[in-house]
Amino acid sequence: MHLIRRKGWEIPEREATPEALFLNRRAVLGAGVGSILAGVAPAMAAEEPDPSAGLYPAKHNDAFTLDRELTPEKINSQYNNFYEFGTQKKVFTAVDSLKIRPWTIKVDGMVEKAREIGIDDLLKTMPLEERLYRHRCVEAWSMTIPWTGFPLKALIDAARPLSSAKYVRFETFLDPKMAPGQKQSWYPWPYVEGLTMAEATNDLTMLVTGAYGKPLARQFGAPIRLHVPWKYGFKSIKSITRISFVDEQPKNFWQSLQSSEYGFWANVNPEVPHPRWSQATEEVIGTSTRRPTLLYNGYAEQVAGIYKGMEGQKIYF
Ligand SMILES: Nc1nc2c(c(=O)[nH]1)N[C@H]1C(S)=C(S)[C@@H](COP(=O)(O)O)O[C@H]1N2
Ligand SMILES: [Mo]
Repeated sequence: MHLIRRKGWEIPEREATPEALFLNRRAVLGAGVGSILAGVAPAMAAEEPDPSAGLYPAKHNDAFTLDRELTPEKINSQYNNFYEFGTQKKVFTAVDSLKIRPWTIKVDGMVEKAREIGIDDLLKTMPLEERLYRHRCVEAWSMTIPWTGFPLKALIDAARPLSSAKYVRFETFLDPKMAPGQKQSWYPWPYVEGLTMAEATNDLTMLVTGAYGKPLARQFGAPIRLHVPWKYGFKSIKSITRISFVDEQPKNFWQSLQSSEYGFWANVNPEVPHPRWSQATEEVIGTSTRRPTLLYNGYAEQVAGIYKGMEGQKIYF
C-alpha cells in the first residue's frame, strides 16, 4: 500500500479554529439551557447563526442555464418532501428539531481509508459554486432551484475508492426523537439511496449545501443533500450522514417500501408512466401551468451516454 497524503478535509475538528469555537460556545449555552429546563436535552435553536454562512453566496457557474423562471424561494421552502418530518408538503413547520451541528459524514466501505468528516471541515476544501437546476419529482411536479454545492466527484476523488467499488450508497440520519416521522415503523428507515460510479462521478451530480445564496434551510435537507437532476427527485437524498462505496446495487428507501412502483434507476422519461399515473407532463410549482416533461429531465446531452448498451433494462423505473 502506498503512502496516503493527508487532504485538507481530513483536519480533525479540534484543529479547525472557527468550528471549535462554535462548538465550545454551543456547549456553554447548552449547559445553561439544560440546567434551566432541568435535564431537557438542549436543541440548537433554528435562529442560531449557521457557521458556514460566510461561504454564501458562492460564485455562480454560468454553464447551467434554465428554460424557465426560478421557483421563488418562499414557494420552494413551503412545498417539500422530507418524510422524516411528516408526509405533508408543509414539513417546513416541523423541521426545527433537525439538529445540523455538529454534523459528521462517514465515508467508508471500499475506500483506501474510511473516515469521518465534519461538515465545516468538508466545506472548507470543496469547490463551492452556484448552479441553476431543474428538479422533477416522481409525483409529476417540478421546480427550478439555485443550488450551491460541489460535484460529488470532488469528494469521491478525495476519498479514493478501490477499483472494486461499483456503487455509491448514501444514508440519512436515524433518530426518531429528532425526526418524528421515523417513528412510523412501516417505513424502511433510514432513508437510503444509491448511484453507479458512472452516475456518481458525472459532473451534474451535486452535493448540495446551500440554496438561494444561503446555507441550506432544514426542509431542503440541511446540512448536505444530493441532487441528481436527470433522475426523479427521490434519488436526491437529504441530510446525508454516510457515503459508502460498495460492490452491490443498494436498495433504496422507495424500492424497499414498494418495489412494484419504484426502482433503482429512476431516470426521467415522459414516455414511461408510473404504474399509477402518466409522466408525460409536470405541474410547475408556483405557476398554474403544466409543461411537457423532458427525457432525462432535459439533461440527455450530458448523461445519455452513461446508459449506452442498457436499452433493454428498466432504466426509467
Ligand atoms: N432523507 C430524505 N431524502 C429525500 C426525501 C425524504 O423524504 N427523505 N424525499 C425525496 C423526494 S421524493 C424528493 S421529490 C426530494 C424533495 O426535495 P425538495 O423538498 O428540496 O423539493 O427529496 C428527496 N430526498
Ligand atoms: Mo419526489
